[in-house]
Amino acid sequence: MKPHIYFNSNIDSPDEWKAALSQHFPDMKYSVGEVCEDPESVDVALVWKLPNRGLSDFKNLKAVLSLGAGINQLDPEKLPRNVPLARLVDDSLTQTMIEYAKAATFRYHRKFHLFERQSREAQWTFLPATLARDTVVGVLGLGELGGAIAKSLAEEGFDVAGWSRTPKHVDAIATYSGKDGLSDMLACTDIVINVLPLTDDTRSILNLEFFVQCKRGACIINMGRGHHLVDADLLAAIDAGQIQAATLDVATVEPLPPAHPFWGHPAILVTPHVAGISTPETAAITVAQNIRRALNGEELAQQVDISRGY
Ligand code: NDP
Ligand code: OXD
Repeated sequence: MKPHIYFNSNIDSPDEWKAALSQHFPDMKYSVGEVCEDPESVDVALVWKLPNRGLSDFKNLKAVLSLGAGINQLDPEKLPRNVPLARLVDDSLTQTMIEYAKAATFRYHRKFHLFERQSREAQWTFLPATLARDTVVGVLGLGELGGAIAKSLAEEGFDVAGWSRTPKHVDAIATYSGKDGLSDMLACTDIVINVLPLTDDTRSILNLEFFVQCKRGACIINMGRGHHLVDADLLAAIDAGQIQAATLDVATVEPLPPAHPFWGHPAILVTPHVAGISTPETAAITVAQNIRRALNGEELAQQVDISRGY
């Protein structure tokens, strides 16, 4: 196979991707950047962002493959209709998301966020530890990433619950779905981890109404998208003592602007969208499978249902 692959991203290395993809397609043609010289011969677009002009000149495009697990960064107006879109699944992305979720969860579970504060204030105050089985972790989203995170936290001994759009059965995890299911789960959850995709239904889901339903003193870990969170509502919920602390890997504007009240807030830890890191070498395996599928006219793996938004 000699696919013509068009690559566009402001955050991924085109050279590393070229090296990884050429292991699978040694004779491929590879075009990079905003302007593609021969768009009509492109088979597959591999993109984090769409080029400003969109893909309308790419008359023979067989697939758009996202360089992210999320696809909300792709302007729907510029996405060609009738061309299938797939999101990224990558072992290294999943593994790093699991590590981040575990690190943030253990930090709250073992009260490191409080000891960090005490340490800065030269305060030697004993705070007792609890067992993992007595800490309830609720995961919003039980897909590729949320499902793997929930499973790995259950393996660490936490009491894990998970929420999805459709009902699910997952071994060792209490599962919930729908609006009522969310209220039931939040009422008993100590640490909430958000790994939802950003859709019309999930935008601003982490709002005051949500925080009020949480167990008093719950901690929030947002690994989804910045637009899931209403920033002012989080600050109000922390001020009211309803939410104890938050770890935020994503922001509505990235980088988070210097004057944003999250910076320096004693109850908030900000990380610069580092939770999940995909590696071209491993990600190219699933991408190459999808390129073959596209060239053979087969349905893509991890194909996005545009009407559902993920
Ligand atoms: P998936 O599509 O595999 O899973 C999405 C999950 O969310 C599914 O369980 C789905 O339910 C659930 N869901 C969707 N809409 C709703 C809703 N309205 N109510 C309840 N549940 C809902 O996605 P991934 O797991 O691969 O990725 C999830 C997100 O993680 C990405 O979209 C991105 O935003 C974020 N991400 C963040 C990264 C970071 O570095 N911070 C890195 C990678 C991803 P159902 O199972 O019923 O379909
Ligand atoms: C992704 C991300 O969606 O990095 O993969 O956020």
